[in-house]
Amino acid sequence: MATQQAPARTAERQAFYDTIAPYNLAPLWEKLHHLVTPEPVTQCRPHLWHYDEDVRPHLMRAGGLISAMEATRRVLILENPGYAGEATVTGSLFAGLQLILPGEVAPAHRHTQSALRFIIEGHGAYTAVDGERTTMQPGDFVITPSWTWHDHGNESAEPMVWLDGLDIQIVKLLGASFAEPGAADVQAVTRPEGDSFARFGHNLLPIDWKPEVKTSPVFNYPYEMSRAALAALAKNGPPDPYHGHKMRYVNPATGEWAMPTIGTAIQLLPQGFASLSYRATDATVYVCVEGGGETRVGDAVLNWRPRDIFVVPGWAAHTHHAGAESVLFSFSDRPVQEKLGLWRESRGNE
Ligand code: GTQ
Ligand code: FE2
Repeated sequence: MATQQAPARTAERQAFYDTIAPYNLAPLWEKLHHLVTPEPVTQCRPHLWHYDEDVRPHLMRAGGLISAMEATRRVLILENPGYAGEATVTGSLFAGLQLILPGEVAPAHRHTQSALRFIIEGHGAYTAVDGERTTMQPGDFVITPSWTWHDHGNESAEPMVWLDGLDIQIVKLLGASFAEPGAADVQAVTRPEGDSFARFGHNLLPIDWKPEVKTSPVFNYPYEMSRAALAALAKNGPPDPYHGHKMRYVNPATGEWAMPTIGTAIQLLPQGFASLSYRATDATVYVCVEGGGETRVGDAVLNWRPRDIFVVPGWAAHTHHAGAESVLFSFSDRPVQEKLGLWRESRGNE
């Protein structure tokens, strides 16, 4: 049986540690139990942000303080209380809420971090990815793949807010961050709106096309379509006892997750549904799209209503309880863990 505690730190041993420190050497036996733990140990805490009361007023205030242009991206970071000052929502992923006011532009740039947008409120702002714009509606899941040029603009009459999810900590860990500003604030439109969706979004692919990147060629998964699929599933059969009716967003060219570093899913929980206890190693960020209910994680009870955002730490057993019929969008680093052979799940008392 491996030791779970550090051996005693005698005066003689401490003197030795002090002697070797200047040589950039340290004793593993003092650290081993922290480094190689029998089960996941995380700073990530369960947490929920109530959008309407606790976020929206502050976000609108930010709108009066700084323009999207000056800020480059006017985003309020959703910082996990377990990672104070670290600008992260889980150990691996960033989340923030981005505001674009009518008439504003968030200037073009590109970076190796991949981003997802999940639209929270507003209609008619666009994001452009490598020359194609897509108009965003609440509940749409939009992708900005790694190293693609992107700018956002709001030509509608209302504020537009979406949740950003980025693989910032993953890219940082791997030392692979590159970024550059665009030559112009607004990139040239080179393809008509809907072009990607026509080519890749209808269970068809251009006959000789082969994927060159790992991200889905579909960059807007409209809520209307996801919702219709969930409605049919709910009508046609019973929910999974752990997940309700849960679907993952896929890259139609490969069957893989839509993004290589961030797994995204959408699930419907029937009215009155209570899930059985479940945990997995991927800490997960959820958005309530419709309905209302609560998620219990250990002693924490996260009460969600539409537009609320919450986080469930990895390997934390949890249950979902829906009052009204509810829809939850979620994202995590599951694709990364799966590719590395690390992802685990456990149902009930397993
Ligand atoms: O919209 O391009 O929340 O580059 C963080 C970094 C949003 C964006 C964020 C970004 C963006
Ligand atoms: Fe960006």
